[in-house]
Amino acid sequence: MRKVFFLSALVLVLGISANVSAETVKVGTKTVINGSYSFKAEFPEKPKMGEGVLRITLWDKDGKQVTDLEIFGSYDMASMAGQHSMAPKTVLTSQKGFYLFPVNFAMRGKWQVDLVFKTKATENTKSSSLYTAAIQVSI
Ligand SMILES: [Cu+2]
Repeated sequence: MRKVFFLSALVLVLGISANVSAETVKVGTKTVINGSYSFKAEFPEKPKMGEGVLRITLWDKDGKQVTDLEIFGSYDMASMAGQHSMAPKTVLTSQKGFYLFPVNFAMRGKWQVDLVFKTKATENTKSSSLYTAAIQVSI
């Protein structure tokens, strides 16, 4: 009985952590967040060492471009964890309805950009995380 309980608890914990872990997504590929939203992240200019911009397009379930969600972005080098790390920043939207995330890849190597998609808080509801995307970039 105790063993069964332990296994169910383990499955529950693994299930929950799988839910919040980052999904690896490809640059330029449309990815479904849930039944309501999908997105695409791309570099309008080929990413290189130094400053650049990651542009994110968000669509609702009808395929209309929207800015309904909050996106928090951060980036780091996996092989140098912590050395370039930053606190996640709110990704601002442009007049044309894109989310524009400024990046600065300070050296050559493999970088990972993390994007956290959250619902916006309203008077009655708290903001909640829907999805975390991990994007690999080779500089
Ligand atoms: Cu580095």
